[in-house]
Amino acid sequence: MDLFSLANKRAMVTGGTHGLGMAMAEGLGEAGAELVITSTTPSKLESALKHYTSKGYKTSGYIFDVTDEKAAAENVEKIEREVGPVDILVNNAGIIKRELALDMAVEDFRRVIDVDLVGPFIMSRLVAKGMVERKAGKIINICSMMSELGRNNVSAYAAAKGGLKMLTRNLATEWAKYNIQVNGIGPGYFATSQTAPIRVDGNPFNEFIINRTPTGRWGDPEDLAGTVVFLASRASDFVNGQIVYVDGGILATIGKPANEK
Ligand code: GCO
Repeated sequence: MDLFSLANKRAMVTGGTHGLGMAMAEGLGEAGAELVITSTTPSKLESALKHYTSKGYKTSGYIFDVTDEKAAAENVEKIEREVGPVDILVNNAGIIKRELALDMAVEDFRRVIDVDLVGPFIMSRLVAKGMVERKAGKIINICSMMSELGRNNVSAYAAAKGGLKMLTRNLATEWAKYNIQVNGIGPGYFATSQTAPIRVDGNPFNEFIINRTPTGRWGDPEDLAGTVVFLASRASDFVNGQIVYVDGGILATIGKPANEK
């Protein structure tokens, strides 16, 4: 299974202090990667670094906002000087604002686009410089069901994640010649802090998602580990510009009536 080994590889996971980012970082660590975790919250980063170290993963952490081009450039340079080249970048850091388009402030819309779409653009370019020199690299953008589908209240998030799907394809097009593979993961509905507000028992949306997901459950963050290791490893060297949906089957179906099992 050496094909999936990440030994001697360094993986950066933005926003890797909790939720899906932490689950993917754990998968990368289990496959042998050294971890570099970024966050904007020192307390969250400190706690996450303790967690990763307790699992035996060599891990370092850096505090900066992926939308701040100057800070991002300074930190990527510092990381590559202090820790070493970034072989794998997981653009996971993201926010969501759930509000109807007619009610949402434009600055809130812009902030979601900035974090969820411009941030991955900034980070991809920064790490790609070294990847181009080394003629090797893996960039994995964390997309969403909203890269393909809309729903009430998430116009900014859907616009960003739809754009992130196409950014993935475009960077794959431009950078394949340098042996850089740029792909995405589209998580379905997962049990995380980000979805906690819409997962509470009795919330109609909770029942809707369980019924809309052929697998009949919310995703467990660990369900993402295999896909992120695949896209970070030699096993995916001829995969480029693809979004792998880990969604329990949601995108395969129009769904079924609530009374149909
Ligand atoms: C929502 C959810 C979704 C999921 C995920 C689906 O409000 O609909 O938060 O956005 O988090 O992105 O792929």
